[in-house]
Amino acid sequence: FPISNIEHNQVASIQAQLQRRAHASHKGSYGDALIIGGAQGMRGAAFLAGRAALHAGAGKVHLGFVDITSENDVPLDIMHPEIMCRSAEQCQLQNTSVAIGPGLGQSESSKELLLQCLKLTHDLVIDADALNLIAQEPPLQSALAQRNQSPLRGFCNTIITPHPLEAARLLSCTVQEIQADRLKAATELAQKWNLICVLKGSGSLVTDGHTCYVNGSGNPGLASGGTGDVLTGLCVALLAQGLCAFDAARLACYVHGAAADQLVAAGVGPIGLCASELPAAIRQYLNRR
Ligand code: B4P
Ligand code: MG
Repeated sequence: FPISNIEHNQVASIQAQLQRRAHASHKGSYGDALIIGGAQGMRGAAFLAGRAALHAGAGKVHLGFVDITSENDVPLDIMHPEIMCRSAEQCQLQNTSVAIGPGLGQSESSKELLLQCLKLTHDLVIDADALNLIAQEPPLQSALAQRNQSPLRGFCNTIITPHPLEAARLLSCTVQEIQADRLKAATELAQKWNLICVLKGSGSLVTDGHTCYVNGSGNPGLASGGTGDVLTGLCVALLAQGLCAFDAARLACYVHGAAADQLVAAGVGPIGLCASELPAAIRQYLNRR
């Protein structure tokens, strides 16, 4: 089973695809990224993912919040008025690259939104509570399994981004078992659902179930709340810009880690590195020539 390192040289060609911005291009050329999540008490998770998507170059970024009882309750990111915010139920799930999970919670409406995304959305990143819901709910498991069989769909661009505990829930085992053979766990998940699996942690694995890459960038500064939400936003922005799921996941993991390495080299961490400091560093990395 081949396993290679994701290194700067290897991601450079993927990154080059992203940098080809035609002079006469417009925001429609760089895709729509929608992040669904941000339940009450976890609104920040959606903001972090949205800021990451914005700084990673998506043409338009939308946040679809769950637990919104009235139009006046929709939270806004006042630091980033570019980000369009509405209730998740009012969001367009087709012709948009969608990430679902950051701060999603596990309510009935979250379950229904996830089911709709599994059925309707071509480019889909599944993270956090969306993964926990799939682990618990057989109908969601079937919908995930059916994505690749739908005649409407063609090749499905699906990425899951479990950390070891989420992977353990998906495979009904313990975190210790996942960590004892990370390659086996990531491969099993990718093969089971025919998608791209990112098994996070120091040395994140990225696999399509046949070839596996281990990410060499990043540092323990990333071991703090919200950094996973930033990775999810980065993934969906890369899908929105037209990368295939495998390329998007590999580039996202590498750049996420490299941005953290850059911050640490500048003295911003590892102690106290904040997830909200990553998006600007990601932008800087993506614009490097
Ligand atoms: P949650 O409470 O679900 O945490 P979260 O909201 O998903 O946090 P966040 O989205 O910010 O971070 P994530 O891990 O998604 O669960 C956390 C619990 O899960 C922990 O208390 C623990 O029980 C378990 N768990 C999580 N990770 C574990 C691990 N590696 N080993 C054992 N148990 C674990 O994303 C974090 C991001 O930072 C990823 O991209 C990751 O690759 C990166 N990162 C973290 N530490 C890194 C390191 N040392 N080096 C390089 N990259 C690192
Ligand atoms: Mg997470």
